[in-house]
Amino acid sequence: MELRGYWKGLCVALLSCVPLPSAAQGPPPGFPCRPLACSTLIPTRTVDDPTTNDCAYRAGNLWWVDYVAGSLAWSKEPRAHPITVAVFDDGFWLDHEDLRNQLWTNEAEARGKAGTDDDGNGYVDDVHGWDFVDNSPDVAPKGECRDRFSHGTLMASLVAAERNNHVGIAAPGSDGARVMALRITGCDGAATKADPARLVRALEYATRMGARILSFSAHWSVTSEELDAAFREIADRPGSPVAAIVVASVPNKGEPAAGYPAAYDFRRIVRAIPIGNDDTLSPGTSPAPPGLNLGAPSACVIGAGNAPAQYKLEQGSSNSTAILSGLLAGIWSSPRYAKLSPDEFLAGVVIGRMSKTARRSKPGSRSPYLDGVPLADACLLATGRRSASVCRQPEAHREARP
Ligand SMILES: [Ca+2]
Ligand SMILES: [Ca+2]
Ligand SMILES: [Ca+2]
Repeated sequence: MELRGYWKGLCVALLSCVPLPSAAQGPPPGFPCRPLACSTLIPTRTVDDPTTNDCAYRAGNLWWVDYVAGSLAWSKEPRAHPITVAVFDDGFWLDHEDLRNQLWTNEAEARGKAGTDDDGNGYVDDVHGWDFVDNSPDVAPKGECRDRFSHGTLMASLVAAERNNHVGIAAPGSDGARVMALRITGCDGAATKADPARLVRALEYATRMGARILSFSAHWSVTSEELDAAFREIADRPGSPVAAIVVASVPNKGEPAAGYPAAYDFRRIVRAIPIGNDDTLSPGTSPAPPGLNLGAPSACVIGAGNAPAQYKLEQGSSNSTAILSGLLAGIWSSPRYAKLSPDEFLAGVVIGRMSKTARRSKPGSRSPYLDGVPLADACLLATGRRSASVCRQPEAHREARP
């Protein structure tokens, strides 16, 4: 069955790539390393953290990391078992300075012979992922996307940009997430349409190769039985050997429904609700099923784009999705939680703690957001070694800790 609905793989590029007014005239001098003031949520202030020297962080421009207390998901030592986050998008510049060391790597292919399927998984030379549009190990943006700010690269950087490398940004999943790059949509012609068979192949690849979080800043309005079945196996069936957490974007362009995969009523779907600049739901956020709906910042977010060193200020619900995926990976990979299954992590940490945080966005205007959206808040997960300066209710958090 052909997917006749709009494919937001292209459209998410639009969602996330609407430039802020200040960006429309080109980046300000020194960007992204000079302080900006595009968010009212947390006043921009410089940060003096000797362990995090990324210039945008020190300039106070990563307010969105603080907003989800993302620094609590960082670690002093390398994580023994980082979480593989599969990012499904329109292409990736893997040699970007803030991304090249943050990639999931298929070791058999990395050490193997060019032109040979060294691990016998059916994909030749799939070192960091696969291009399911052009059936190629080269996941770089192609066609018109080569000349645009790269949406997929932006998403990957918001999941897991390299921290403490002096340049660019850091992200909640800098230490705990590694990005598997899966190109599932292109920029030109037929490649922009959702292809269910292509999506099913990408889902099978991601779970077979060990991805535990699947990040979809894309969404679509029509699905197929085959695709539904693949998502049900991954995101719903108890005991599934390919169980993973699907982080799904909820759009904020006034669409009448959230679209798939956010529309699935599956237990392992976490929906990313875009929080706008005024600490409330982003205007135009679509209705979504009740469930694991966690808010994350959407506006005034700096991410990486084209190689070798380009950054851009972006807004849109795509950003919320990637930030949330990185945050979940950063927390899940911590020694305290690393051994939990997807269902155990969701029940014990995401449902049991994060979604019960007292910190919530202000109520929205329509169901199911009338009571506000629980923010993706790592404050409750503080280990005691670290403290987040932005955890707004420290007393409540202390009481809530075991
Ligand atoms: Ca292979
Ligand atoms: Ca090979
Ligand atoms: Ca960096």
